[in-house]
Amino acid sequence: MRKRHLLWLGLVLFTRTVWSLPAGYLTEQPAEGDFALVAQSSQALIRTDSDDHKGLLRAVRSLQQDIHKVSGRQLSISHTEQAPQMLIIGSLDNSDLVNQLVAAGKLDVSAIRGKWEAYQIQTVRQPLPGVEQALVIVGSDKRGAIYGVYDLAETIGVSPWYWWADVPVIKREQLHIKADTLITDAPKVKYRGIFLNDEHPALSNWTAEKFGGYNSQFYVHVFELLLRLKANFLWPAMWNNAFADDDPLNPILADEMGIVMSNSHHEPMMRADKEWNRYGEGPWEYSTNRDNIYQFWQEGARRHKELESIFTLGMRGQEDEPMSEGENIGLLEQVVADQREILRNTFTDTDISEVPQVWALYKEVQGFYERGMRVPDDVTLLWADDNFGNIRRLPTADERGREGGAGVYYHFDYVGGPRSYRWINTVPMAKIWEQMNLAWQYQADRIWIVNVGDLKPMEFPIDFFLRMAWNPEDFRADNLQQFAIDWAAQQFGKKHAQTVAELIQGYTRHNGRRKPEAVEPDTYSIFHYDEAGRISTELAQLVEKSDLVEQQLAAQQQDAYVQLVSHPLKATQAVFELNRAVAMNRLHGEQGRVSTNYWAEQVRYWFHQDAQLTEKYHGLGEGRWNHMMSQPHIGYTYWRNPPANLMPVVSVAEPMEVADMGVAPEGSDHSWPISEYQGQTLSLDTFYPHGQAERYIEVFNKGTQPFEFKARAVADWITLSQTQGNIEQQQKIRVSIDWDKTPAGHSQGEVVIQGTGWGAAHIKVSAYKPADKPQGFVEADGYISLEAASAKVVGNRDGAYWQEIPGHGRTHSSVSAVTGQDMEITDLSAAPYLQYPLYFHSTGEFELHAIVAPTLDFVPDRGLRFAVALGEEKPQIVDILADNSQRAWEQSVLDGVRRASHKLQVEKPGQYQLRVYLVDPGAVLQKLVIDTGDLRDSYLGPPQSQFVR
Ligand code: REL
Repeated sequence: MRKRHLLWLGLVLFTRTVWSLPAGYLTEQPAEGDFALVAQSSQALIRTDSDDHKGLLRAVRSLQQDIHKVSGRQLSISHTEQAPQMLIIGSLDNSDLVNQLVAAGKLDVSAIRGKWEAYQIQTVRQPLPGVEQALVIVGSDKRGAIYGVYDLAETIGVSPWYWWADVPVIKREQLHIKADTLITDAPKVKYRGIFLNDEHPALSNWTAEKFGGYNSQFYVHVFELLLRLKANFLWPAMWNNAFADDDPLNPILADEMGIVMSNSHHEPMMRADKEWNRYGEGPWEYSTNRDNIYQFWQEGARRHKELESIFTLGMRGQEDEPMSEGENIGLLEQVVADQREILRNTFTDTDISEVPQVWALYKEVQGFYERGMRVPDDVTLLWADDNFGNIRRLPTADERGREGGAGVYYHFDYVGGPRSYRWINTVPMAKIWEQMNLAWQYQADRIWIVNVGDLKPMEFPIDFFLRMAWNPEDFRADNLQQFAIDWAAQQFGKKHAQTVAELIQGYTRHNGRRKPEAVEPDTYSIFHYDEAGRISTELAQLVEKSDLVEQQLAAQQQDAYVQLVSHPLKATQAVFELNRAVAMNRLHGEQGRVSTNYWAEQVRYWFHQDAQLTEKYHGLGEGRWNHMMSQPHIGYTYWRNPPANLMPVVSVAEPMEVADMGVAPEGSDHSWPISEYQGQTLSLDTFYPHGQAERYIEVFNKGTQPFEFKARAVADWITLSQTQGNIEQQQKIRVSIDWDKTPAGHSQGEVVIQGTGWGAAHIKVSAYKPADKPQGFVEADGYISLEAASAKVVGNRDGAYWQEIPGHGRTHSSVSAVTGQDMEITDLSAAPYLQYPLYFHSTGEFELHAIVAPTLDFVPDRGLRFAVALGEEKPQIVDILADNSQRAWEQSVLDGVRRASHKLQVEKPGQYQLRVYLVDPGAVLQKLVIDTGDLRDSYLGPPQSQFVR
C-alpha cells in the first residue's frame, strides 16, 4: 500500500485499493460534510490562478471535460469568482491563491513543499470568506499539480486509457468527495517514460491517416496519456521522423504540457537522427567531420534551451549501429567534452550540472564504460537491458554515489537479433517486476524508460511499468497479481476483473514462453508429454472464458475489450495453433495419413483467423485503429520480419479410394508398416506406477475407404480403451496398466493391431513396477521434474531469502534469490535453501537441468550462482552464466529461460533430499528436471512428477 502522510489529527487517510487505481476518496453515499463536486442541485466552481502554469490550466480544462463526460455537468472555471463549494487547483510555485491559503493557515503543505512532482488533495472547510468548503489540489510544482488533477479524473471514473483504448468513462450523476480527505503523494523514480520506436508500419500509417503525421495533433494524445499515468518523459518516434523538425510545435507543446523530452540513446544533443539526414553536411563521423557535427549539436542545445529536456550525450553510428571508428574511447571522450562545451556555451546563466544529461550505456557503449571511459559525475548513466527484458548491469556501490545517478532503458518491443518482436504484448508483468525491482534495489532510480514500439497494444505493460516507476515499493511479489485485477476492474468493472486479469496473465505467460515471432512448428512437442495439446487446451479455455466475459459486457465496453483482452489473446492462440497445425500436417504427411488434409485446412483456418482478427481490430470504431495491428508476424526466418504474413507451405494428400491402415505409437514419428527385417520396432515408452497413466496408439487410414481393426493386448496387465473399431480417418487406442496384475520388476508385453495390410502391427509395451514404496517426488518415465516453488524453504532470514514470484515463468511460478544490495553468500552453511524430497528407483550419474530466468550478471565480476547438494554431499556451485557466449544468450532470449546443468550421483535407490542453496541474488529458478535416463525432448520440460506422502 502506498504510504501517505497524515498531516494533522482529525483528517482521515484514504488509501486506494492498491497502486493509484480508482480511489477511496470518492463516495457513492454522500454524508453531511462531504465535498460536493457535483450534487443533485448544485455543483462546485473550479478556481485556478490565471498566472499558474499553462500546462496545469490545460490539465484543468481536461478535468472539466472529464467531469462533464462522467456526470453530464459542465463546471465553470474561474480565476476570480467564488462559490460555496470550490475546487481550488494550483501549484506552490505559481498560484497566489494556494499560497494565500497556506499563509492563512488553511493548508499545511509541508509534506510536499520542495519535493519533485508531489501533490496533495485535501478538503478544506471555509478556505475563504463566504466559501463553505473546498477541495484543494495543490502541487509542489507544475507536474505535481497536474498529477493531482489527473488523480481526481481517474478517481471519478476516467481511465487513463479512455482515449487510447476506448475505455468508457463511468457515468455518475453525482460526485462527492469524502469529508476530511487528505492525500499526499510523490514519485520515487524521477523521470518515467516511454520510447515510441519501430513505428513503421503500424503507428506511422495510423498517424499518417489520422493526423497527417507525427505532429502536435498526434503528440498531444501521447502527452496526455503520459500525464494521466503520472509519467513525465518521452523519447519520440524516430524511424523516419524527427520530433522537433516534423512539427515545430511538438517540443513547445511537450514543454507546455509538462513532458520532458529527449531523444533516443543514439541521438545526441536533442537532435533526431533523421535531422542529420535532412540537414547534416558530410558523414556522421566525428573523427573526420567534427565541425559540422558540432554545429548540428549546437543547434539542438539552442533550440531546447528554454524547454525541459534531458540531453543525450555521447555518440553512436546512425540507426543503432556502433560508431564506424570502432570502440574508440579517446574519440568518444572528445565527443562528450565537446557536447559539454556546447551546453556550457548555451546555458550561460546556469551551472551545467543543473542541466539534465544522460549517457546511455546501450549495446557496445557499455563496453566503453567497462573499459574505463567515464563522463562527468552529474551525468545520469542509463543502463540498458539486453533488448529482451534482462537488465545487463546495475550500479555498483561506488556508482551509486554518483551525483547524476542511474536509470534503466527497458524493452517491450525490439527490432533486431536473434529475432525481432514487434507485434503484440509478450512480456509478462511478473518478469517486468522482477527486473525493475532489481533496478530499484540497486538505486537505478533516476530514469525508467521503456521501448513500447507502436504504443498499442502495450497498454497493460505500459501502465504497469509507469505505475511501478511512480512507487516501486508499492509492488511486491506477494501483491503483484492484485495489480492486474485492479487494472482489469478499472477498465471493465469489478465483476469481471478476476477473469480479465487471468486472461491477460494467461496470454502473456504464453508469449513469455516464446515470442510469437519465434514460435516454429517444432517449438512445442507434439510427441511428448502432450505438450502442444495441453497448451492448445489451455489457450482454448482462456478464449472460451474471454468470449463469456465479452458477451456480458455492455455494448460500449466491447471495443476496449477487443483491444485490451480478446484480440491479443486470440491472436496469440492463432499463431500457436497455426504452428501446431503445420507440425501435425508435416507428421501426417510424412506418414501418408488421410488426415494430412485436415491439418492443411487447419493451417489455412488459423492463418485466415489471424488475418480476420487484424481486420476486426482495424474495423473497430469505424477504423479508429486502422493499421495499428499491421505488423507482419508470421513467417520469420531470421531476425527481421517478413514483408507480410506468410502462409506456411502445407502438405496435401491425394488419397486413393482404398482402405489402408497405418499405426503410430505415441512419442514417435515412426509408424506401421515398418521393415522388421531391418530391425525396426515400434514401442510405447515404459510405464511406471507414478508416471504417465495412459499412452496412446493411433490407428489411421491412408485411403478414403473405411476399415475395421481389432486390437489385443498380449498380457493381462495391459488395458486397452478399445479392442476394435471402424476407421475413417483415425482413432486413438488408450493404453494403460493394471498395476495389481503387473509383476514386480520389468515386464514386457505388446499390443497387436490388425486391420488392412499384411500381418499386424506389433507395438511393444513395457512396464516397471518397483518393489519398494516410494516417498517424495518419485522418479518415473525416466525423470524427476519439479516446479521450483514445490520446495520446502529452509533458513530464510532478513536480507537473504528465497521468494516465490507468482505468475513468473513458463509453467507455474518462480523462486527468486533475494539478498541485500551487493551481498552474496559465501558460507553455504548459512545459506537459505530449497529442499525437495526425491525418490530414485534408478542409480547412476544423472543430469540435473535447472531451468532459470535469463537474468544477466548485472553486478560486474560476479557470476549468477546457486549451489546444489543431493543427500549429505557437499553443496556444489552451479553458475547459470558458465556459458556466457553470444550463442547461449541468443538461445536464452528465444527460450525465455536459461538452462544450467549439474551432475548428480545416485549410488543406491531410495529417498534423497535435493537442496538448492542461495548464493547470488537475482538467480530465479523456475523448474528442475533430473534426467534418469529417459527424459524426452520438449520445450517446457515434463510436468511435475508425482509427490507421494
Ligand atoms: O531498441 C532500440 O533501442 C534500438 O533498436 C532503436 O533505438 C534503434 O535505434 C532503431 O530504432 C533504429 O534506429
